[in-house]
Amino acid sequence: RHQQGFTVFFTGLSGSGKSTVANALRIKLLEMGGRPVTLLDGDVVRKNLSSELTFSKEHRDLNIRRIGFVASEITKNGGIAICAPIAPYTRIRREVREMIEAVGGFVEVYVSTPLEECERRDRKGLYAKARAGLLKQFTGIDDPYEVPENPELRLDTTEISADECAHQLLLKLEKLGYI
Ligand code: GGZ
Repeated sequence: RHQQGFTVFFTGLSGSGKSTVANALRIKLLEMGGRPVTLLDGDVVRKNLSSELTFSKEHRDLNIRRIGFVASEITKNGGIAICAPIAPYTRIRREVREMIEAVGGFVEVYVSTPLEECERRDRKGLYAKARAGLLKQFTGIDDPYEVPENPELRLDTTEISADECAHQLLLKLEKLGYI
C-alpha cells in the first residue's frame, strides 16, 4: 500500500529538546519499518548544508528555505522527513509549510520549553556566552523567537520526557492518517 510522504517540522529555542525528541521519533518510526526516515537536525545542517551562513535574519531564513527544500523533495517521493532547526520566524515557517503541503503532509511541532529551562540546562554553554556578550544574535537572548500560533502539536520537555513526547507525536501522526 502506497502511503503519502510527510514532514515533521520541529521549531523551538536552542536547548528546548528538539533534537532529542526528533531522534526519539526517528527511532520509533524506523521500528515501525518499511519507510525511510531522514532527520535534518539544526546543528548538523549548519555544519554540512549551511556552513557559510551566519545567524542574521536573512541567513536564518535561507537556512530554513534549504531545509524546507530538502524536506519537500523527500516528502514528494513518499519519504518521511524530520526537521529540527530553531526556525524563529513565522513567515518562513509558513512558506515551508505551503511548499511541503503541495506535495504531502506537514506537521509543525512547537517545542515550547520555556527560555528559563533552556538556559538552566545550557548543555553547550551557549546561553552563558550569549549573556556574557560573547555570542551575538542568540535566539531568546538578543534575537527574536516568534511563537507559532497554530502548530499541530505543542510539547514542553520540562513536563514530559523525550520518549513520552515522541509517543504523543506518533499518536498525532496516526490521527492525521500519515502512519
Ligand atoms: C541561535 C545558535 C546561535 C545563535 C549558534 N542563535 O542548540 P544548538 O546550538 O546545538 O543548536 C543551535 C544552532 C541553531 O541553528 P539553527 O540552524 O537551528 O538556527 S536557525 O533555524 O535560526 O537558522 C545553537 C547554535 O546553532 N547557535 N549561534 N546566534 N543558535
